[in-house]
Amino acid sequence: STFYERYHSLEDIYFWINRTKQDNPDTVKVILIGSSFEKRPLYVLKLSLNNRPNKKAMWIDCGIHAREWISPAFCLWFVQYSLSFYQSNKDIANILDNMDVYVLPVLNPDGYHYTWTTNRMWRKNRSTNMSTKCIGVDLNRNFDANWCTEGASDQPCTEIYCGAFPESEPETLAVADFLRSHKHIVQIYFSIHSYSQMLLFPFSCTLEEAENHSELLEMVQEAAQKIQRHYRNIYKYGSGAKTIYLAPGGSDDWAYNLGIKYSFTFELQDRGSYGFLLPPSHISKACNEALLAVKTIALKVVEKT
Ligand code: 0X9
Ligand code: ZN
Repeated sequence: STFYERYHSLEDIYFWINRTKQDNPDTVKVILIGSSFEKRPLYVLKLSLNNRPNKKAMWIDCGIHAREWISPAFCLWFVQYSLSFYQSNKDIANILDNMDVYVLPVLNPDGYHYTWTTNRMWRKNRSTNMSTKCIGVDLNRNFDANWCTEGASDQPCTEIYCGAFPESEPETLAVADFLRSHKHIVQIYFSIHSYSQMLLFPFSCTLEEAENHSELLEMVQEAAQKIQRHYRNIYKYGSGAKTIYLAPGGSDDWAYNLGIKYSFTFELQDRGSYGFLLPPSHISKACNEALLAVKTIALKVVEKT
């Protein structure tokens, strides 16, 4: 199997980031957007395939939940695919000619490292707090979108602990600060999770419909249909709250409210047979499906503007 068909330790991913930048000095920049609770760097790769002025941008983050290993694997897959097929695939060229892509391969490095060394099923980050002996905040409950209402918990020992206040965690704050300072160029936001095979859009923090609900629904429907046609696999789609559950404080809803009107959370393979323990032999199909969905949505946005 190739490098991209295996899972990689955090150390390996940091090496990969550096090597990718060195091998593609004209197209890849590495931006340090902050550091984790345990002081690990949070690196974003900026893919800029040409020097057109006033380009828009797309953001993809992976690994917000530590145990969802297919997610960082997807970010690596996406970068590799973009750099390899820009010259030969007209869809990816059309996307990358019109927008830069910011990729954060591991949003929660402390948690990811912990799943490699100590507890494979860890979800949250690894922050500690004087007032409790329980460790970790659910970073996808820590953003400022109906923060800590129904679907999150103020109990530090739960898996869906929202933290002491919105953006209390350094990982959340780094992402939120970066997107705030780039909000005029970022048109599309993707957050990659697993598992359960769903293409979700806002809102998850309320049952209300987003202002462009029908436009978002059309986009994910087309993406899901393409996945079914090409890969014979079923993805559910719809707003988060109506498709899975109410879950406030998520990055997608927060990005949407910031003004990024094309905001999505993808839940990759599988539907529960292996769950978070998806075997490496399934990585290529899982990533190709998600890649098709990203390309379908990004192309639609490019065509609109
Ligand atoms: O609950 C979550 O954070 C996500 N599911 S997971 O099983 N990967 O934990 C779904 C996130 C959907 N979006 C929001 N809740 N904002
Ligand atoms: Zn998740």
